[in-house]
Amino acid sequence: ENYADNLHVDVLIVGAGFSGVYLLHKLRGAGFKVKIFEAGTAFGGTWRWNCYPGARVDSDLPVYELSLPEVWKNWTWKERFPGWQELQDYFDYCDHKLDLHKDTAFNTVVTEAQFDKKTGLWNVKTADGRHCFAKYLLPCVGFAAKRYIPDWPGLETFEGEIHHSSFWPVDDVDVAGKRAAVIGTGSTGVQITQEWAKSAKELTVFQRTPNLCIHMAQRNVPMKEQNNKKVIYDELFKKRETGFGGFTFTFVEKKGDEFTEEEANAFMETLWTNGDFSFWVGTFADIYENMKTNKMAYDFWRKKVWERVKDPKTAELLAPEVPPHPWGCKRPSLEQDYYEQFNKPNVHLVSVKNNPIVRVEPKGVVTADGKLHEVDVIAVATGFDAVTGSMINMNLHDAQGHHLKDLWKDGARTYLGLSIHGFPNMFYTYGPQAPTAFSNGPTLIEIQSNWIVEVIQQMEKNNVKYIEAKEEAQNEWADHVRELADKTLFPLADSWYMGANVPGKKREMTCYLKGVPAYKQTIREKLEEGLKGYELVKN
Ligand code: NA7
Repeated sequence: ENYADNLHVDVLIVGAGFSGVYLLHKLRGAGFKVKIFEAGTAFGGTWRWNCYPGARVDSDLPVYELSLPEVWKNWTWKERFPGWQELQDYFDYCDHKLDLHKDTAFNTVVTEAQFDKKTGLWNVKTADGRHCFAKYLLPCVGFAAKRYIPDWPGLETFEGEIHHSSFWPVDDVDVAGKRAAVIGTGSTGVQITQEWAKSAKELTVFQRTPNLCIHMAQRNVPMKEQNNKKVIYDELFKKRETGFGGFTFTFVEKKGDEFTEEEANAFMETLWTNGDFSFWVGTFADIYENMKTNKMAYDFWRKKVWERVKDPKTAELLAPEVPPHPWGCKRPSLEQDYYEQFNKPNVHLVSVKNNPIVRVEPKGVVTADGKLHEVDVIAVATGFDAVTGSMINMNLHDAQGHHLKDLWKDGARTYLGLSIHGFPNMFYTYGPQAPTAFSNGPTLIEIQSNWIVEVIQQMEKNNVKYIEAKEEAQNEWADHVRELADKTLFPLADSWYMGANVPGKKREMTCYLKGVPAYKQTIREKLEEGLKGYELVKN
């Protein structure tokens, strides 16, 4: 390979979602030569890929956007919880304002990357046979880049249309007059169901575990209202870094048993009416530590669902008397009219908990009881090899040539949820062992990205060739992440947080559970203490 013929940059970012966009802008502004490699065809990252019907964000405005005034000053949304198209428009607008595309290579899939300690450079290969040499590599691949599809026999024999939700055709699928199926009831399955129940001739929803959905309280937000609020946007963007989940609200100080029953119900009713994630991460202090408090939230939630679903058998499947898992320990979806869909004669709920899908045939889906559910279109909403899968998928090798997949076979090991021992000068965002799954994306992404920019600037100022997370520091962090989780109810749920959704994947909490403010403080302290936990090698 001819070194001179290849691309040379200071920083290579992989992925053009929120992180990639923000980091490109900040690092370019700091004077670095930066490029983004993006596998897809446009900006948006996870929002570009997940263009399935009804896709919508569960964080409300303005917390789900970048804090860059050059973007937010003249940008307004239509709805409190923006839909997919608006998010696409937002990313186009970011590109227009920040001139991102001149430093972004689309359709560029990273197939391998390895750091060379002699040269102090990353050598990154792409599917089209090109190489990029960069001092810093920033995987900004999100937590949901590797889709998970169960290995049902006969999948390829299906005669109708079938798509995984994260690989949806951009020009959508028309289900009018057709028999459609949705497999999976995670956030994605819920959103597709809401959409398709309104247009399909028949819709069958295959549910293994009910989603304990929270009321969204969607509304249109007039432009004037948004513009009036912009005087406090800077304040709001600071405030969102003080909430456990990266929102402007957070858990209250009181535990469940410090409320009378009446007070607790009134409190939950207020959260419910708010209609955002406050019912999830703005509620009782001990909801994820104390089963009694947790059950109180579950019972409140269950009553809300039962008020909306007419058929008691269906209601029991959607909101069973015995909780399928502790409340909130799997990601709840925000819903608009999900439960009402099951009152329609064309919508059928099939529980596959004790009667699993065993195969796919040319005409449809077969369950263990031998029944063939005939359909024309299938949405496979079965989720992702979440959090750890995205980076493993990139084929990263440490300096000795070990694949990240092998290094993590007994569990992920990272330092601060930002670096990995054996991978010098590599920093990732929104990935394993950070508050990833428990935080509003843009909040955590900005905290981590600002940290990365500062580290790179400090290294350049001090003439550092590379830094590498120390193995013992990494072990301590991994233990810390595990200990935090063990104090909570989260390990009791078979969730993607726990890696439990993918057969054979190591069961462990993939994310940091002490919340965004504690995380921010910890990573800042390490930086201020002279990059504690890292080995620094000078030029
Ligand atoms: P999720 O949340 O992982 O949901 C996947 C769904 O698919 C979930 O309901 C699974 O049931 C179901 N599933 C998985 N395998 C099967 C099989 N074999 N049979 C039937 N059903 C199955 O993915 P999403 O795309 O909805 O959401 C991912 C995240 O993106 C979301 O949390 C937000 O943060 C945004 P299970 O619950 O495992 O029983």
